[in-house]
Amino acid sequence: MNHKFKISFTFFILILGFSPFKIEAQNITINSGWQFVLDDKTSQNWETVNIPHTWNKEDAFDDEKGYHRGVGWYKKKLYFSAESKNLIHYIHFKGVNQETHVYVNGQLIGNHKGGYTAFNFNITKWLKFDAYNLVEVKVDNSHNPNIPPLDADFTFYGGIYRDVELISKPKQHISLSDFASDGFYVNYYSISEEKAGVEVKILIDNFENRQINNKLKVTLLDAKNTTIFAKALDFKSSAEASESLNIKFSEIYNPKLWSPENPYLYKLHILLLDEKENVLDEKHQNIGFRWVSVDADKGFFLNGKPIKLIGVNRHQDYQGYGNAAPIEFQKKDIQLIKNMGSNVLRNAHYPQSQELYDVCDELGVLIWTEIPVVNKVTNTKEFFDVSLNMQKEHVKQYYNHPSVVMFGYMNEIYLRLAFDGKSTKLEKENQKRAALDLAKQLEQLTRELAPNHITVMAGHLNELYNETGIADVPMLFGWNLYFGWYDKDIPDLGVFLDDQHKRYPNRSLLLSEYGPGSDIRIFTKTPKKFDFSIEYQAKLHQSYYQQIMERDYMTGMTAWNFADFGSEFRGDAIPHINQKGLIQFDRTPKPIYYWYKSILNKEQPFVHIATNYFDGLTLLGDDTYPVQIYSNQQAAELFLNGKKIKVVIFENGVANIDLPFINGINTIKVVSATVSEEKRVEVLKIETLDFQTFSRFGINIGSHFYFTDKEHQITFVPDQPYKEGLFGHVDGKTYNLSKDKHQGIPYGIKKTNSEPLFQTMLEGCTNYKLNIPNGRYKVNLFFVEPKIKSTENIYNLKVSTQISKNKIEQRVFNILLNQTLVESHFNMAEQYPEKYGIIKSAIIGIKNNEGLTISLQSIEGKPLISGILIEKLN
Ligand code: GCB
Repeated sequence: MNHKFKISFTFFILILGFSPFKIEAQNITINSGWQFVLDDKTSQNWETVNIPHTWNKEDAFDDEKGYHRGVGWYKKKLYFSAESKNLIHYIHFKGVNQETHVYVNGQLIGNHKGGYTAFNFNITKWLKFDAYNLVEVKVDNSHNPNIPPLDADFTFYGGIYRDVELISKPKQHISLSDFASDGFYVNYYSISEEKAGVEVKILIDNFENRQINNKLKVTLLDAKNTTIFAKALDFKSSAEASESLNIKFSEIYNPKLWSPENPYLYKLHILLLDEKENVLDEKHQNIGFRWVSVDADKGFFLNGKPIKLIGVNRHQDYQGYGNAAPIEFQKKDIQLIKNMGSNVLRNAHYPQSQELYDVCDELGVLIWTEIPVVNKVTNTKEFFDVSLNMQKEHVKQYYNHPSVVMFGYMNEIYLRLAFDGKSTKLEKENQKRAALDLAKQLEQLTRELAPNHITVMAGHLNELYNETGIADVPMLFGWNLYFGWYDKDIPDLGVFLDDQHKRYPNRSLLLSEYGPGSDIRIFTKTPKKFDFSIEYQAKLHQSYYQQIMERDYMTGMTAWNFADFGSEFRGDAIPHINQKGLIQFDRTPKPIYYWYKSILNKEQPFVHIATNYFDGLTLLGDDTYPVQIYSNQQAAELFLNGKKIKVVIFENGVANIDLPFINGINTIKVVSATVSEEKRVEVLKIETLDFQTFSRFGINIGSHFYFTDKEHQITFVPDQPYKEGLFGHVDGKTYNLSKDKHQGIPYGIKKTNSEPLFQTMLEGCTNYKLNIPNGRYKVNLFFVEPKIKSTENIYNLKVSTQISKNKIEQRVFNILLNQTLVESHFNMAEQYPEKYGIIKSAIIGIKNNEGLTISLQSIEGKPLISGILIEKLN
C-alpha cells in the first residue's frame, strides 16, 4: 500500500466515523422505472414504465377491442439504508385507478378502493434495512359494484396515473394517517373585511414507545414573507399515540381577502421540533381569507359580495396520455381556464391532482370538487362505506385550499333509473330511496368535516330530483341541462329554470353543465341541433350565457366541458371522445373558447376572428360566408382584402358578419382602438364545376355541413338538390337512424377518420348528377351500412350469411357511372362488417358533354350513399 493511498483511506474512514449521511424527513418521488405487466404477474412479459402510467391510453380509442378493464401489476425494488431504520416509512399514492393492493417483500400490506383520491401505507414493519425491498402493486380497474363510479360518460383508465412517493419521517411527525391528508387543517374565524383570524388544527403522531417532549412553531406570513404572527407550543407526545393540537392566531386587521380578481395568499409555516429544537417535520401551506354563501334569490356571494360564477367543468385526461397526463400539461389547462376569464372550475366528476388546486389558489379560480358517485348507486353497505370513506379522503385532502369553496358528492344519480325499463316499481322505489339515503349521509359527513364550505350535487333533466327531495339535500343544486342538444330547444333553458325557481324558491341553483358537441372539421351556414358544427356550438353557448346573466337567482354556469375527453363507449364525430369541449382533446382552442375570453376576460384587450377552422373554404356561386368576430372591445374596423368593409359593434362579445370572399387567399383584418388581428382564409369560389381552378371536388352527401377531411385533404361541401349547371341529388332523403335518438346519426363507423362524412347520408337516392366537363376522372364513392349487426360468419365465404330479413334491412344495389356498371349487387350487410366505412373508386371518361350521373339501382331495399369525391385526371 503506498503512502498516499494510506492517507486518503484513513481520511475516508474518518469521514465515515462522522457519518457522511444526514437522515431526516424526506419525500422522494419514485416514478421512474417500474416493471409492469397486465393480468398475470407470473408472465415473462414485464415492461419498464414510468409513472404516471395507464394501460389504456391506446385501447380506449381502439374500435375493435374495447379497453382492458382488469388487473395490471407494477413492481419495483427500493433500497433502505441501515441508517434509515429509525425512521417511519410510507408509500404514498396520489392516484391509482381504481382498486389497489400493495405488497412489500411478498406481504400484502394494504388495500385501497377508489381511483381519484390519495392514500398511503406505513410500510416500516415490512421493510428490510441495508437491503433491497420489493414493492408490488396490483391495480384493478374492472367494474366493481361496490366502488363508485359504477357507470359514467368518461373512460376509467386503469393504472398508477399520479405520482408515487416514498415518505420517510422521524418517529414524531405531522400525521400522514388521517385519510392521507396533510395532517393539519386551516380554519378561519371571525372573518370579515375588517378582520380575520386563523386557527390551525395539527395532528402529530408519535411512533416512539415512550412519551416525548415536542414543540410546534407555527408562523403566519404575508405574501412577501413578512412574519405576521409566530407561535410556539411545547407539548408532550404520548407513547405510540396521536395528538391533536390547536394553534389560534389573533385576528389580522384589514386582511387582504382572497378572490378571483385578487388571489392574495398568506403563508403558513409549521415546524415540529424535538427537545433540542431539531426539526422533525415541516409543512408549508398557502392560505387565503375568503368566505362564501349562497342565496336562492340573489345567487352566490364571495366575501359578502355577489359574484356570478362563470367557468367550466374539467376532466383530467389528455390526448395521447389518457389520465396519465404530465402534470405540467394539466397546470397549463388551469392557465387556459383562467385566461378565458373563468372564475370557477368544477372538477368533474372526481377529485383531480392536488397541484391543480394549488394553481387555482394562486391564480384565483373558485373550485367545485366532487367524488365520483355518478349515475347510480349500489344499495349495499360496502358501496355506502366506500363512498363515505372517499368523501372523507376528499374533504380532508383538499380542505386547506382557499380555492376550494364547494364540496360535492353526486352527479346525475338518477340517470340510470330514469332510463330503466326493466326494474319493477318496487325495485325503482328502493333505488330512489338508496340514492337519497346515501346523499343524506354524504351531506351530513361533508357538513361535519367542512362546515364553512358549500355542499353541492348535480342532477339531470328529470323530475325525480324534485320528487324525491334529493335536490334539497345539498346547499346548492346544479342542473346539468342540455336544451338544444339532448332535449328540446335552446330557449327552453330559461323557461325551465324560471319554473324551477318558482316551484322551489328556497333552493339555490347553478347550471352545472351545458353545451353541444362540436368538431372543428364541421361548419355550416345553417347550424342545427346535433350537427357538431362550430356554428351550433357558438349559437348555444352565446344564448345560454345571456339566459343565465338575465337571471339573478342563478349562481352561475359551468360549461361542459373545458376540453374534449375520452369516453370509450361514445361515438361523436370522433369515436370514443366526448366532443363538448371548448378546446380540443389536444388542447387546441375551438372558436368558442375565444368567445368566452371576449366576454369574460376584461383585462387584456382582445379580438379574435373565428376562422381558424376553415381549412379551405369552398363557396358555390356568388357567395358570402358568415363569420363571427369576438372581442372585449366595443367596436372595431373591419377590412377584407385591404378594403374597409364597416365598423363592427360587439354585442355579447360578438359581431356577426357575412363576408364577401374572393377566390384565392383573403385577408381579414379587425382593428380596434387598442388591439388588432389579421387572418388569412383560402377560398375556392366555384361558379360551375368546370375543374379549371381546381382538380378535386367533394360532396358531403345527405348533409347540410362542410366537412374538412384531413386524410383526403379536402373540404367536402354540403349536399343540395340537383341544380342545373352544378350538382345535386335527383331524389333520396336524408337518412335518419331513428327520429329521436341523436338525430339519427350512426356512430362508431369503423376503419375511418372521416366519421362525419359517413355519418350523414342519403337514402333512396337513385340518381346523383354532376355537370362536369369532358375528360378523365377518378370517382370515389363513400358508403356505410348503418343498421346491420355483424354476423359471426360474415367472413366465412363458404357459408352464406343468411341474414335474417326480419332483423336486418338489407339493401342490394348496382352502382353505375353514366350507365356503365361498376359494381353489381353491392350489399354492405353481406360483404362488410357492421358500420364499415367503404370507399369505391372507379375511373371514367366523360364525353359528349354528358356530365356525370351516378346511379344506384335498387335490387332490394333502398340504396344509401354518404359522399362523393371527384378527381380530375390528366
Ligand atoms: C352529463 C354528465 C356528463 C356527460 C354529459 C354529456 O350530464 O354529467 O358526465 O359527459 O352529460 O356529454 O352527455
